[in-house]
Amino acid sequence: MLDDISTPGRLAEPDEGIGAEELGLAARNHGLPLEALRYDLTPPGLHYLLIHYDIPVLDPATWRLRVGGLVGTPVELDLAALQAMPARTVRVTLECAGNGRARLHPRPVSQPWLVEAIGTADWTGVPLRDVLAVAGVDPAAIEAVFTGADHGIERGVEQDYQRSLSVADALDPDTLLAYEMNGAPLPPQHGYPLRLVVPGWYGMAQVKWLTGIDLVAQPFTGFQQAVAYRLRQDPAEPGDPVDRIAPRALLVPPGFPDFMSRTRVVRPGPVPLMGRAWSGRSPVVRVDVSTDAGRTWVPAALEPEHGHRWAWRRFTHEWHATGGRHVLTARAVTADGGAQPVGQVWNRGGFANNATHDIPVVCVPDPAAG
Ligand SMILES: Nc1nc2c(c(=O)[nH]1)N[C@H]1C(S)=C(S)[C@@H](COP(=O)(O)O)O[C@H]1N2
Ligand SMILES: [Mo]
Repeated sequence: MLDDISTPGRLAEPDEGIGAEELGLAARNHGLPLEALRYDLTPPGLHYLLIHYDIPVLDPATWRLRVGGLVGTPVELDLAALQAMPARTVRVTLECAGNGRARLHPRPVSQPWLVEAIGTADWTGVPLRDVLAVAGVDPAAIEAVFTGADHGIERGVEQDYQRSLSVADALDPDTLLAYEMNGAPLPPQHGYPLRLVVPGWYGMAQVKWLTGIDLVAQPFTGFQQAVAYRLRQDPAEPGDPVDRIAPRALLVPPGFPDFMSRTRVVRPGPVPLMGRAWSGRSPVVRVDVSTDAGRTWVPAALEPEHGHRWAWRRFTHEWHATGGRHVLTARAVTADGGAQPVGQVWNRGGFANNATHDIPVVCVPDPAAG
């Protein structure tokens, strides 16, 4: 029965456009309008969203976080108890692992992100390790399994949304149980009342609407860990797990857009360009900008981290635009010598495609200027 109502994973036919099911997902799970890359901190309504099932409505009066499994003492904490513990704030850029999926050929049919599944927030909460210290982690535990209050079916499998982390990653001082986003209680769509924040990791690890944490002695094999979020060329392979965010740079599209094509219009003369770059792997050390479709590259001015290792960094470049058509693009270069690829990074699930993003621009004089 459940198999009949749940679509299996598939690739789009070569000429198949985005379908009604993909459109339905895209309308629920919106991206960051790229002009909002201008804000250091994304206003919550402009931050991207990804919700596999429904947004649960949780009552803070009855909600509890349960910590159990291989612990010394199982505990249940309400929101007030968590808020009474020492708080920590970490600025984190989140990105969906599926960002870039809809630009792949062939296209894996799922949430059809182009490049906009990103956002940056100040997340405030309790370091997870402080809560684990209250319960006491049994030395036999190798992973912590996080359970969200949302429930659904995916490819025929009925489930609560669940993901795990190794105990080492769970004990990282920057891994948070967050109850605030940009200084306000979490909005419902971002996990109210409590979510996990794992800086540097793709979105699937950032479990929202948390209700339980279970310490386990075996690797977790739930759907979102062992079936989804694996890098595979063929569906039969076990595949490698998706984990940390691949480097990416994105420009704020300059000038003003055409409504349908989104092609940009700029005036001849100096055009200030700005964008953001980030990586959950080796840190970004340089951003290059090209105004000729990647034939030549110039280093942009890259702002320092300002103590925010897990947040995007601003870069700027002054372009002198001349009449005609141009293609702008940017690429992040990392400390390990890696650079963002120009071509697609294909895998069956459409994950971690950090290919550079081209912005077509037309430069024309202002008709009103005479
Ligand atoms: N409980 C729960 N947590 C979840 C999800 C979900 O569907 N359910 N989606 C995950 C995915 S795939 C992403 S990309 C991020 C998105 O976080 P945001 O909506 O706050 O930007 O949440 C993650 N946490
Ligand atoms: Mo995601």
